[in-house]
Amino acid sequence: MSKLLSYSVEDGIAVLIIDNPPVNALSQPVRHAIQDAFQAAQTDDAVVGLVIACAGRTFSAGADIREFNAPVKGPSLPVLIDEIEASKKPVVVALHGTTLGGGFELAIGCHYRIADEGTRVGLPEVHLGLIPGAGGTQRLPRLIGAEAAIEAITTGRHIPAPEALELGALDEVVGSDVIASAISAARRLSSSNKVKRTCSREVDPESIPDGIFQKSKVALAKRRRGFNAPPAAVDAIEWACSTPSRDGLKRERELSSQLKASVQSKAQRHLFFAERLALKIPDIPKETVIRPVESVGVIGAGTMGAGIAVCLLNADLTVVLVETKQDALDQGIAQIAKSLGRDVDRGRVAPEVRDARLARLSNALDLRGLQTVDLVIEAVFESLPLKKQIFSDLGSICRESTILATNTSTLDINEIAALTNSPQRVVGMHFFSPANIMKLLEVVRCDETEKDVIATTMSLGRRIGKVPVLSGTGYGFIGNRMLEDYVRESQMLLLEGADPAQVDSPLESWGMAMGPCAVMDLAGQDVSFLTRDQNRKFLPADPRYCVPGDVMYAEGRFGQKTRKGFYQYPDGRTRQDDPDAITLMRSAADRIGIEKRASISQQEILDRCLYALINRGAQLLDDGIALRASDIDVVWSAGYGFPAYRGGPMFYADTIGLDMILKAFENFGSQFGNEYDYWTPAPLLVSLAQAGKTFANWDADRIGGV
Ligand code: T1G
Repeated sequence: MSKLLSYSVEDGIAVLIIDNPPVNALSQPVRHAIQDAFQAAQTDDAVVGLVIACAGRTFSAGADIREFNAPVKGPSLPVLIDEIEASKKPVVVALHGTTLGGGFELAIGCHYRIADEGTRVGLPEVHLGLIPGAGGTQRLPRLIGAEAAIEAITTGRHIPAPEALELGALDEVVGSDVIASAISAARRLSSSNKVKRTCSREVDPESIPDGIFQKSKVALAKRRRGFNAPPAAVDAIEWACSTPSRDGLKRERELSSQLKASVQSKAQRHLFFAERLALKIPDIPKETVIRPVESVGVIGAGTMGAGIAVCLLNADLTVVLVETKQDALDQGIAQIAKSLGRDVDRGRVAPEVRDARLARLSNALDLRGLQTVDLVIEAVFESLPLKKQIFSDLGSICRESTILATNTSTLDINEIAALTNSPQRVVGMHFFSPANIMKLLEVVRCDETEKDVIATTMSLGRRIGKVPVLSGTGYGFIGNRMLEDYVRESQMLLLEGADPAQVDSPLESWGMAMGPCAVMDLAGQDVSFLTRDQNRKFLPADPRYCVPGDVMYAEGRFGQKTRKGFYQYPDGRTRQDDPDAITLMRSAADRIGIEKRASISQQEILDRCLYALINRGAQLLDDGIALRASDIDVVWSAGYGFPAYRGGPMFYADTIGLDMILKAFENFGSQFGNEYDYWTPAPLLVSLAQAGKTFANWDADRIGGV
């Protein structure tokens, strides 16, 4: 056989073990090797049954996503699985690790499924803008019913083996040696001469709740607004309940091919690889030895510090929470306990696990409580003097190897680092609130940060379930710096006569989770004003700059927290237009001489906000603050509600065409004036547009892109 698969026959049972590290992706060579071995077993009279398993850390995690931009080379996975299912000799599959996508489809195409107790199974194709395309939408409902299949496939979640067994997706869960158990099962099945083919089952019509398909699609239109794959999966599952399997399998393949060719799927596959590429830092070798981190000090028990502590505890790290006052400490601890308790209430975590995690939390009212920790994360409020004092003290309190991280979102980390006795161990860890929910983590590299400190911090970010992206130091790092330009244009539009809903709704219909005006009300008009005010040196001296936000602040209309901002929030959450806000902004505009425009098109609102965002991204690449365009895509999809099915700002720019954006800049410049360089395209945007290139080209040419 090939090095990708080992084949042996043990007392009449052929054992096929796939070995394609790191996740046993079912690439074409692997599929070919499986087919060869399978056919050898079929023609060998001495073989009465088969077992399929995988070496390494997991059974197959699916088709090889890297093959999706090229035509399929046979044998295709659907054809291979159909062939296996049709076998007259029983085929048992032995599962372990994360058996996902095409790997799980292979499993449900076999006749019997055994998993070790730590296995998780799932069909996460929707996260790639796809549906399971190798029989998953036709076979899974036949095993677990329509309703459970809709939930599993439209969420793409990983299902623990015990639950999968209960649902009917597995036949056995064992505590050890899953291959030995599979060989015994194959022998047992071969003597019974009965083979249960999944496709020969039917979904019991009585088991299908009335209207489940339509109701699911209505719910998905809200929960997964704008995504095409989840409702498509529901349609495919409906076929499994209403048409013969042969027809359903055929239609599934057609639909799967359509989705695979769609921009949405290409965008989501782009982000899948971009998230992983972001971990690769060109000048930091993969072999860099990371520092051991088992205990972490968190300074500041406010919302951010408590959220960070929850992330660390959930990753089974030991945490020392430090505050200056006992009541603040008590509040933080209560917030942490409440958050961990919520996971228990939702059935995500067993009570004893929650208790063990809480037991790893200790606290102190003095920085001296951090003498033995491996890493410190400072998360106090944004006061440079305070942070400087803390870091000056930490330099003498903590061990020399302790990494010192600050969560600051706007202050100069180089200034902070300079105050410790060893700036090379200082790094930025910019979490996004709520820290235990938001995935993005900007790791900020200071001028002197050592390479192993960066490598350690990026690795810790993954370990605590974050999506880490490296940023250089500079106002706003990557995400917030780009947000400035995006928000600037949104507020210029307000001064020109658009009301908040008129600005937000086209952007939300386009796919943004929340429009910029609503975002400002959520984050707090006070927070954004104070940040702006403390950083005027980085911002244009334009008297119009974010005047609407300044007005809200001056009027005490801080947004949701005061139930009034750009919108009004009678219940504290649900926004309603507020004529008073509109009047206030109109008066401000009149004061600074901005006339109300008769009309402003939705397209202009989209283009001005999104192109300003993209241009800043290009500037950050030019300035070396962001390593890759794909890193910027990860920042904005993981941290700012940019729709994954558009791939991120830079991927989206590539789909529009950089020349189109350049032309729009020229038009906006002549229409609105360019006194403050708002419509001066970044040099990189110009050079790529003129060369007919894309940001993806730039990534690939420079450091190996997605
Ligand atoms: N194809 C190609 N490469 C893959 C891959 C895949 N399916 N899964 C992972 N990799 C690479 C990944 O890019 C990284 O590479 C390395 O493996 C380790 O991954 C027909 C059409 C399994 C939970 O969506 O969710 O089957 O950066 O860093 O954190 O219906 O990988 O080292 O060069 O993520 O331990 C469906 C995707 C495919 C599963 C492990 N399957 N993978 O997480 O490691 S579509 C998926 C994951 C499909 C069929 C359809 C995770 C993981 P590099 P990693 P991890």
